[in-house]
Amino acid sequence: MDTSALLGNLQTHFKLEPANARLLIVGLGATGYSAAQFLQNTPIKFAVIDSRRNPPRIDSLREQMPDVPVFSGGFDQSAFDVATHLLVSPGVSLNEKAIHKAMQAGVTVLSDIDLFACATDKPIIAITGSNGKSTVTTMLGDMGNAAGIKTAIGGNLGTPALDLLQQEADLYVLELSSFQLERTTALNAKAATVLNLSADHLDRHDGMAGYAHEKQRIFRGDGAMILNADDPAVMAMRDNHRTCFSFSVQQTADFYLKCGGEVEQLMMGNAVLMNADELNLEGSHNIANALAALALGHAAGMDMNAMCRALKKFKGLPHRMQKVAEIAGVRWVNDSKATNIGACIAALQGYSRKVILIAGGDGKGADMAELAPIIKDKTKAVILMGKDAPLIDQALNNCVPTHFAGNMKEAVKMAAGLAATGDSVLLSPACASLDQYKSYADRGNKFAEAVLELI
Ligand code: UMA
Ligand code: ADP
Repeated sequence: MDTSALLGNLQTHFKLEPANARLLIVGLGATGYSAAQFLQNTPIKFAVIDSRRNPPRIDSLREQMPDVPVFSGGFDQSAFDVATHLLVSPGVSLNEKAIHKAMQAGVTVLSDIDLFACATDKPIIAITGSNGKSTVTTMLGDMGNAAGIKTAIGGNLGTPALDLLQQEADLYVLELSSFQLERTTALNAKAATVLNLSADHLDRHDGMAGYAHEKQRIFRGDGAMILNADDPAVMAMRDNHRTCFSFSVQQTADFYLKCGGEVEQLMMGNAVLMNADELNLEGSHNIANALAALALGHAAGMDMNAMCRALKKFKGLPHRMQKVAEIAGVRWVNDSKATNIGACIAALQGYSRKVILIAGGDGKGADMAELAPIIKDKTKAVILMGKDAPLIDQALNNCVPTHFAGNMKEAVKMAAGLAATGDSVLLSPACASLDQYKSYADRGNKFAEAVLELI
């Protein structure tokens, strides 16, 4: 798209005219930097502000864009006072005093996703939900490319949306967080989904209702809505005037899992798409993810055979129900990305064999008692570690035996002592990792290393 079309879109959606607009990019992380790089090639005047004294990309910004004003070490009100528009990074709350004040004074807030939507006329598939976003986004990237459509994937997944524009794709697949959606108005995705809703990030949103409201913003516009028939809170978002496709692993839907026969099958209406055991993925939640991806791809016009081919090859993302090893009949699975209760419950639900669960870390204030019923049903022991181990132990209320481990090596050794042939050992912490590890990936790697030492 050329610059004049972009400027036309920005004028329509945000009354942004280069002659008198002063845009302030709030936050100099991946998002802020991508926005600065993008705006540098337009006539729009902008500045950058970050509350951190030394934000991550300040040196490269100063070097590459010496004329762009940069403020750091706090949100200086004077920078906000001269702005007509704020592009606020997802890590910054809209309740920040300076932002709140600016909004009250009539300053328009937008996101990098808005800028992206105004800068392309290529179709966009948009994906949100509490869990499964990265998996479904990656599946769609593979499906699109298998179907011969140049497909680029990014957003919350890692590559900022605006950086994707350098890839000249014919289809963009965006993973979007509630933080990104909360400040996005210009998106009109060809197909969009809310995969599921369970408690997360409630410290930044106005309770569950507020969180659901921000997620629902993904359906702005007139594209197809892909809805999880097994999640009533998602189904409540359905708009009957729009094209809608439902998906389900529990009941008949537009895309669903057919059970009861010799083999379980993924269906579209009466048509068999593939057998469930052709997916190389653990857990019924991943069948839900595959069905959601098929529905999104179908709504975006992808060839069904090509999509199924890509799904059969999809090996899953690291640290999400990833099989590490099978040792003496015990299966070891790394689900370190399960940083909330919903993901841990989904992981356990998929098991028919008995599980020894390794969990714990920073519970982010969630009510761990919600885990007790499924833990009672699926596990024979739980090994707890990290900051909230005592709290989880209390919440489980002796429903199964619990053990405490100081570190991952110790946890794995304990699990090896408890597991018998036919069992699984699952790392699915239901907690963030930052109290003991650099990241969820670091935690998952430490688990895999300790398991492989058992061989
Ligand atoms: N920060 C400040 N002051 C500022 C700006 C940021 O203290 O002025 C802090 C934030 O509070 C946060 C950190 O800096 O702790 C990063 O915030 P950011 O907005 O600069 O983040 P980016 O580097 O732009 O990365 C963001 C997403 N991060 C967040 O939403 C926190 C990335 O998702 C995303 O990949 C990237 O944009 C590209 O789109 C990460 C994430 O953790 C993976 N997302 C959360 C999640 O998945 O649960 C929502
Ligand atoms: P997100 O990007 O939303 O965090 P991921 O695909 O990275 O999602 O998966 C995060 C965690 O959620 C992993 O532990 C994974 O096993 C689990 N998970 C994936 N899909 C689902 C789903 N549909 N429902 C519940 N949990 C899921």
